[in-house]
Amino acid sequence: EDRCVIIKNLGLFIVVLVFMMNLKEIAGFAAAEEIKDGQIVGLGTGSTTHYFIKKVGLRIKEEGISLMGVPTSYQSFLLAKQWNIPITTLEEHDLDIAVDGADEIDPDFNLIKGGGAAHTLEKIVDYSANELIIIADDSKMVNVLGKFPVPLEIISEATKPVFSELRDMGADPQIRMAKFKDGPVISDNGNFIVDASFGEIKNPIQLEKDLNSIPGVVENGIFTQMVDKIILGTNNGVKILK
Ligand code: ABF
Repeated sequence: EDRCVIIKNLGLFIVVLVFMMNLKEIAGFAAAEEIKDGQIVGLGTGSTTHYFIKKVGLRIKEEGISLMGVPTSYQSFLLAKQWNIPITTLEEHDLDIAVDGADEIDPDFNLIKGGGAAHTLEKIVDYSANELIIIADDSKMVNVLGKFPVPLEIISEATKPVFSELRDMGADPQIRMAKFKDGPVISDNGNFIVDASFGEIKNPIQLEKDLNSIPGVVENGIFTQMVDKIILGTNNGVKILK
């Protein structure tokens, strides 16, 4: 009788804990547990990877693991510094693993990323890693990419010809404006970010290639054929897809 009460209360406690820890934190913390001592780790950008970086920092402090991080943006560089994660570069080390967020994830593990205006260096770091893990709350899973507009980093002087090409491809391009000042978002590389809606993207692999062939496009936010594992935070806890 007593054992049943204890198990019931423990179950209730776990449910409450899951709801208390938000879904992004569940995914970020679970991914941090996959990191091994001595690894070189790509540090993604966004609010979900914020929790991942925090937990990596806590593991360094509490477990004494040693690793080095390669940031994917100035934002993730600052977070790594805040959590005392030693920093290195792609020049000095090969990447064992990278952990990053996403805006949309389709059943073939193709992604739309770039909501954080960092997709250019994210794609370089994520592509360079021996293993890529994407972390997200389960709302990011979609059947078909495209509800989220495709972010593009473009050379500002090329805005007019790039817009003309994107319109010919059926998109409705918009320069991303900064929230708290009346001007465009400027990427870490000093370029504009454009958001282009294509509707449902039936062939993300081809669209990724087509977008990067437009002169003036530095990088687009469609990531295909790169992801090894997805760690989702759900109301039932962690869900791993691979
Ligand atoms: C970054 O994190 C971006 O490429 C992507 O858009 C964003 C996901 O945002 P969040 O984790 O904050 O939901 O990788």
